Amino acid sequence: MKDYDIKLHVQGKSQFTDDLKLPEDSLFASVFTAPASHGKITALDISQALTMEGVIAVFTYKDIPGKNQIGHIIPDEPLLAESIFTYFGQPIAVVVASDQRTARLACKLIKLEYTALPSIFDPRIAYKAGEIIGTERIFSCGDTEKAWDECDYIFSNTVESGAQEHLYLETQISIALPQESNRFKIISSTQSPTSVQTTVADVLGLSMNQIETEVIRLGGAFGGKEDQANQWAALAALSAFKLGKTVKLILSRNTDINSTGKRHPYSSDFKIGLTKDLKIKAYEVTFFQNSGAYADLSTSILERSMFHATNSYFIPNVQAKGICCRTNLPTNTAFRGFGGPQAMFVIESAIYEAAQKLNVSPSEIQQANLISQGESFPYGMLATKNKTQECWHQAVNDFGLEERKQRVNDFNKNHRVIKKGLAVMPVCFGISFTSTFLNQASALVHIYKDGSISISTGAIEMGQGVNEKIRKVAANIFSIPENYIRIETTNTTRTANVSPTAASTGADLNGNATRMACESLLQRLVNAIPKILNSNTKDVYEIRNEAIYQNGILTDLSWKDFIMSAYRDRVNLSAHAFYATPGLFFDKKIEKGNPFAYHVNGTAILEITIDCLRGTFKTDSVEIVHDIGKSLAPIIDRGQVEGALIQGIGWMTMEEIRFSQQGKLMADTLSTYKIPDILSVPDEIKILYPEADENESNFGVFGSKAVGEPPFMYSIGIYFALLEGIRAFNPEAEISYSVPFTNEKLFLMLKANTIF
Ligand code: LUZ
Ligand code: MOS
Repeated sequence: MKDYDIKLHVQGKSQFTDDLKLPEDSLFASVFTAPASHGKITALDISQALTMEGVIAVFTYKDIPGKNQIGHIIPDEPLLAESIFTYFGQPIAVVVASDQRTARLACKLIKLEYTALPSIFDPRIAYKAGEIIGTERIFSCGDTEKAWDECDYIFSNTVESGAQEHLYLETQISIALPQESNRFKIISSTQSPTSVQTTVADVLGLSMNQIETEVIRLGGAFGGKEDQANQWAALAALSAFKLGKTVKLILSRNTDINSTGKRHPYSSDFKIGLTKDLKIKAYEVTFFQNSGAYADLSTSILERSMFHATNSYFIPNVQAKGICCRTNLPTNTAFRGFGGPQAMFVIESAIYEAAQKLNVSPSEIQQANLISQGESFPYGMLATKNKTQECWHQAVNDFGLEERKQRVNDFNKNHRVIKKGLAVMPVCFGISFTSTFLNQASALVHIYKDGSISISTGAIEMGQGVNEKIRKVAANIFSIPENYIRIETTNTTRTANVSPTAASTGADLNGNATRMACESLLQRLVNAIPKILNSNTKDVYEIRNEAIYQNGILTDLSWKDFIMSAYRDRVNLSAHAFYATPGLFFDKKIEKGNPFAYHVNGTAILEITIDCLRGTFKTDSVEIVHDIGKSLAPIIDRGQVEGALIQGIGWMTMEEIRFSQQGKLMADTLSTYKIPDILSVPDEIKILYPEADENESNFGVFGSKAVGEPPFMYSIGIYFALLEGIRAFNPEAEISYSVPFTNEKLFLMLKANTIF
């Protein structure tokens, strides 16, 4: 029964959606997409595609029986473009054929005529043109206008951060299977089975109970399947609906890269004011978010940027503005960190700008402004259990920041073309969906009469190990070996109204629901013992190590025999539980509240070495103090910290998303889009954990903490470590704040204003 994901993966035995055996007469779909970034369709000719052998049908928006609408937060996005398309790669028609290759080839036979319309790719231009999504948000505290007068130094600049492709190994895929009575089963690679269910129901004009979504596991997601698995599921469902046959739709890597959204690029302005003692008195920031063509999750992502505008710092006077700007690019979407990294890069740039101009070390300014317990964030939440200070000081002391600085300085003095750089990066990331209503989960636990256990929750296993964590919760409560417990697939008929597995909350929410269901079962079981043992109800009974104890003494009743007896005694061996994170609220009218269950904190010290002749660098070490609380699975958590860090290094230094003048993605293949590989991994990654708090019921399960996203942002430090190395080589280098900091950019900055 040991079928844990990790074991199956290494043996190549784990099943993904694409591995499923399909019914004999299944069909295959492929999507015809827009050939330009903005246009008015004048003619769409599908006749030639239809004549190709093996082609069964071609569907356009006219074939949609329900709503041609997939926008959830803001209903602005058609499933299939009607008269206008607004980004390169937008789905216009779906071709269904008897095999996948034919479906893809037939797409090329569709003829589209259109009149080109003007495109906007730059968020600031979109803003000026009034192309905004939702409303402008302003988070503020204190009074920045007044505070500037009290500042001894004021600096301002702009900051650019780029997009990032999720590059999940498994591309978007969905299988739609018609069932009796006009019902459909959708097997999808989604982080959000309920969103798939809702979208498919709306598009087909059916009710939710006519759609069942099944998710086995995902080959990665990183946010890319939080909202953007829906459309592909809906296209497969539309085809299955029209044809009455099973239809599979799997995107080629090329279509996936071109048509799905990325991390949002941001263009931002900051103004920072400090007093002589390096205290940040005032901070103003404006985020121009490049949202792409449609709303998707952009407004929520912007909201998280607003929450993280001040990262780990206490600043008494803040004004943060944010605008979602509509452009003619693929709709950008959730990506690990969800707007947090973009915002934190801006405040860290502001601090670096000040440090550089004042000729102090950035870490002096950082340290002088770290938030302390009792202080509050601009959105009103108190930093009560915040470990910002603890993590920073532990990192600085245990990793010896001062000696390290000395060593780097000495090295730089003694080397002319090889330079080292050092940076410290604190992170403070709020845990909970910022949309309060999403912070809910449920679990359904069955104990079968042989003593084995089945658990269903809304959690999606996508390689992050949530199943293993949930299994540990149940094993712990029943005190039985983990191999008694099976974590089932995620299915909307077993678990309803599921929030996406996102916002790092998968284990917290679903683990807590599982804990509650198991605890109520355990209580029921313990109460059933005296009758089975035919013994005194006043005695103390326990279930421990797969056996029953009476007054602390081992009885000869084993777990298995006990469960069989409980079944025969007609004890209810199933439980359902519901968990909603307590204490959350947020008032958008005043932009204040308590949006997070807690914050995850940490501090990283990053050291790099630059080859200043070639403009290349390597990461020598990243040393992190990271708060995982009382970890449920330390090996999994370590993997999350390392993976997030390296994914972030990709975003900061190499992953460049460029579009042609026509709005066509330039690097749309695995051979041209560069992500981190084994050579990008720091020579050394050290991770220490601060002491966990006792009795923290508000955290994740059993005092554990969310781990998926927070460590991504340690990577931001790499940029500032590189700037330090560059300035050691070329004090005249002109500093600008723009990532990805590719080797080309690094090279140019190294050589700027020099005689090389
Ligand atoms: N998704 C979401 C998220 O809908 N709300 C969030 O706050 C969030 N945060 C991180 C990642 N995904
Ligand atoms: Mo996400 S960015 O799907 O937690």
